[in-house]
Amino acid sequence: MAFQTLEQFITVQQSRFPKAKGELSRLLQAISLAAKIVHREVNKAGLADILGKYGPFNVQGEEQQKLDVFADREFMDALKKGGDCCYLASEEHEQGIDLMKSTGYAGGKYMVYFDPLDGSSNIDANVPVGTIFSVYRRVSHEQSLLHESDFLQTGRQQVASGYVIYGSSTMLVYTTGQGVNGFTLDPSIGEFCLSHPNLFIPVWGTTYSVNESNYQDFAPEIKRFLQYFKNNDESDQRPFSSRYIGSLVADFHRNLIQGGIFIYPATRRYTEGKLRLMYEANPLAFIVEQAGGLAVSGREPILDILPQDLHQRTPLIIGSRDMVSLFEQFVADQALNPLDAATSFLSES
Ligand code: AHM
Ligand code: MG
Repeated sequence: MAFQTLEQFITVQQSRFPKAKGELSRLLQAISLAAKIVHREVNKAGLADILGKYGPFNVQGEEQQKLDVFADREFMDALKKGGDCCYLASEEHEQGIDLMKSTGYAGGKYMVYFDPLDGSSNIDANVPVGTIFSVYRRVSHEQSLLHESDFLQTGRQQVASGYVIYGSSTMLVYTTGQGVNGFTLDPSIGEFCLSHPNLFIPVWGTTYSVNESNYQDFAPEIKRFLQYFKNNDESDQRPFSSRYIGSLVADFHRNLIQGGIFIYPATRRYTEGKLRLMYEANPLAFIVEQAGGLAVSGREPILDILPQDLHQRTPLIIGSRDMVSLFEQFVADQALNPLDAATSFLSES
């Protein structure tokens, strides 16, 4: 066997920590099982008449798709049955579930936040979608109900995070804070196999991803930053390419592999940005930092934001290290000297 399966990889990683009881390993395996089931449904979506809207609206006021509901149920079930979680929160539910409150069983020590099917508005067009997950260890005493302190952990306290992309192939990419590894599903054997060991994001790229239809709403530094990308300068291969799928996992994954930057700033409609801190921005920020990149909100690193609410949103600027650093420079210039900054890009072309 020339390849290493996800299960084998997780077992080897766990053996490096003699005191580990295997709970996190089991949790990751539960996620991989749910991912395989969702992969199966996504791949036969058109055939199985599962496409289309489910009916009710979710807590964000967005229409739920059948596959959203299916994916949510599969991840919930797999994580509950694994017995290693005490709390589960999904984009599809207004409230997180304290498993001790709802089942009386203390469960494990892990709290999982997830977006079961990100980019689901793209499903009908056969565009890649994904699952994003974030894992924390509870800080309050085990065997008791969860405490406020458990919910006030910043992204830096994540013990693992990852995503699954259901694309031209299905991949699971994750980190436990020891680097980032990517696994591609071989459907013929039903296993995720290590295909992208020790992933690093190129420090610079020539791609930017943003929904530019919101341009009029963007802050001046964002406008200047985008203008910089479009200016001609062969020294750093400008103008850059604009690539926007509208599926965060797919846009992020492409930039992780090829280098680039993804930007979803505040807009008139989404004054705090559109993307959700706990199950979209934080898990991807943990991955990108582990892969040598950066993720910021424009005010602070994403991983330093103190959460206030399960579904809170944040502006997200994430990707190659030097591109995100350059963005921060644009923010700093704008703050120091708004008038000069507003015109200085003209001499940069
Ligand atoms: P969703 O979780 O409801 O699918 O929304 C999140 C999606 C992201 O995948 C994507 O990056 C973004 O919304 C696209 O938003 P927009 O259509 O405003 O560009
Ligand atoms: Mg989402």
